[in-house]
Amino acid sequence: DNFSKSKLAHQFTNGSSKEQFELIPQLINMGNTGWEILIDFLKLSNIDNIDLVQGEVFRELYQVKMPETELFIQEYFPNGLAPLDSQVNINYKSLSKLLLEQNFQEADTLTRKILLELAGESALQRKWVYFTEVANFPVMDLNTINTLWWLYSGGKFGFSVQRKLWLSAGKDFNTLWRKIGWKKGNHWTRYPKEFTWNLSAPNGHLPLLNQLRGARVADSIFSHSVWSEKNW
Ligand code: UYC
Repeated sequence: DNFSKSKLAHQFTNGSSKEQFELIPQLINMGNTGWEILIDFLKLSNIDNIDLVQGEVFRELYQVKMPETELFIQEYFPNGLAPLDSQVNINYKSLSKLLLEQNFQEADTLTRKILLELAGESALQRKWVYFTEVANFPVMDLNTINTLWWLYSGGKFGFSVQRKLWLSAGKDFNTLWRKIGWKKGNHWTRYPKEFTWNLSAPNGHLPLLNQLRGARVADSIFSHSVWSEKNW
């Protein structure tokens, strides 16, 4: 009834983020009433500074795929929760969709293609990014790509996650590769079969950067101005 609905809504809105994370699956399983509470929560949220609770609510509602939830998404967030800003007219809708659907392998391939586009015509032809091209990647675009990965993986994936682990490893790449599951002992994880394409992966596992030509591209991405400018 309406009384218990408003009680639940109140409990959700005023809960700690830990309580909110626990309540999300319960509300989703309740059906219509629970979905309405989560929809109202997103409608009233400040999404200028999106957080992981909002991301989780959106991702769960996205996966319900019922008329009530689809209508809300179509009307309020047809491109997803995260803004798809680009300084160079790249359309990030496909990346947003793949990540929302938790299709991390295709999202990873698409991300590499986007990095080639950001690097320019010669990179597109050689099919790999040269490290000096990275500094010219627009802040806005790297921020969009990273927000999508981070938000729709519950904070597990994204260059910013890798960068933090890299910093905490004293910028030692060998330590980083082991932390993020790119190397085990002296064995490089083999592309694509040996990587983990779901959320059971270690933090920072995705997106991939091929290290065949060394770690300088990774170094350049982690040293890009976006991370301090956008407070990652
Ligand atoms: N591969 O081993 N990788 C490729 C990774 C290395 C190699 C693509 C990541 C080590 C070759 C991606 C790791 C290595 C090719 C990745 C990894 C190696 C290739 C697709 C753990 C040998 C094919 C790129 C660090 C010891 C030729 C794309 C080529 C492809 C990723 C070999 C994403 C994270 C050092 C021979 N590897 N790669 O765009 O040039 O299709 O792509 O990193």
